[in-house]
Amino acid sequence: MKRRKFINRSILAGAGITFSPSILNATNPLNSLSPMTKSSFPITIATWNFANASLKAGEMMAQGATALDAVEQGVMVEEANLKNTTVGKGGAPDREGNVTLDACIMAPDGNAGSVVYLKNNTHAVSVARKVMEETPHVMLAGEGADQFAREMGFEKEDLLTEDSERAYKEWLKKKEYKPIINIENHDTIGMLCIDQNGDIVSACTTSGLSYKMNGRVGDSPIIGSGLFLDNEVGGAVATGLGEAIMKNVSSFLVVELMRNGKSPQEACEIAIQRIIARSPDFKDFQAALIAINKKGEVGSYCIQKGFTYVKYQDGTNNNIPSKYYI
Ligand code: SD4
Repeated sequence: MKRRKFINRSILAGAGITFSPSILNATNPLNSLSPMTKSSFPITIATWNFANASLKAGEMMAQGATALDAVEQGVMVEEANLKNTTVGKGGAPDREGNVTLDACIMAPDGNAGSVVYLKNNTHAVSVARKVMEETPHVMLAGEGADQFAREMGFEKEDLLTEDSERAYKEWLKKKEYKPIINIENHDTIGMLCIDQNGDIVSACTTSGLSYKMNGRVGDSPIIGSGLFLDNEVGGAVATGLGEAIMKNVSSFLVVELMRNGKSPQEACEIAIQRIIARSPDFKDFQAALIAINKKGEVGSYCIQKGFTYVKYQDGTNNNIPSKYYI
C-alpha cells in the first residue's frame, strides 16, 4: 500500500471511521471531497420500515450491482408483498373496484420512466423502467401503459386479492372516503440508492390512496413531485397525500435546496413547511420526505408523528423515526 494511502487510512481508523474499499478507490468521483465528509457506500434509504426491500437493494449493491438494478429489485419486494395494501398486488382498489398502480424510476443520467393507472401488472416499477429504456417518452397511462406492458412481455395479472376484495366490499357498505394518516404504518415505497460508484437512482411505486376516485393519479409517478434526483446533487422521494405533494412539487424542491447548499435534513424541513404554509387543512393529512445527497448524508421530515424510514449501510438496516412538525 502506498505510504499516503496508508497514513490516510490510519488517521481515519483512529477516528473510528471506516470506508468500504470502493470509497478509497482512485476512480471514485467522491474522492475529490474531503475524506471526513464521505459515507461508506452503498447506501439505501426507503420510506417506512420496508426492511426486506431495503436489505435486498443494499445487499445487491454490496455485491457490486448498480443502483439502477438494486432500486428496481428492492421496491419489487413490496410490490409482490400481498400483505401490503398500498403497493402492487393486493393494493386497495379505487371506489369502482379497480386496482390501479402508479410508479416511476429515475436514473443517474437524468433519464426517467413512469406509468400511471396501470391495471394488470404487479411490477409497475419494471414497466416504468421499460418506458425509460425502450421508448422516447417519460410517462405512459392507462390503456397505453397496459398495451406497452404486454408488448414488453409482462403477462396480464389480476391485482385484486381475496383480502383486498373483502376489504373493498366492507368499504362499500359506508363508502366513507378520507385519507388515513400513516395507514397501518406502511404505505407507498419510495427508495433512493447510492451504489459503490457513487451513482444515485430512485424509484417510487404505489396503488395510491385507497378507494380513490376512478382515474385519480397521485404524486408517486410524477417526476419532481413523488421523486426527483440529480446525480450531481442528491435525490428525494415523498409519501403521504399526493395532492398536497403535487401542488408543491416537493421532491424537486428538496433537490434544489440541496443544490443551493442545504443539508438533506434542512431541505426536507423547508419543503414540508412549504406544504404546511400553503395547506390550511395540513393537520388532517400526512406528507413525508426523505432525501440523500451525493456525500451520503440523509434527512427526513414529515407533518405528523409516526413516519419512519429505513436505511441500509455497512451491511445493516436501521428503522429511523423521522422528525416531524406536529
Ligand atoms: C398517493 N403518495 O397516491 C401516494 C400514496 C401515499 O399515503 O403515499 N399515501 O398520494
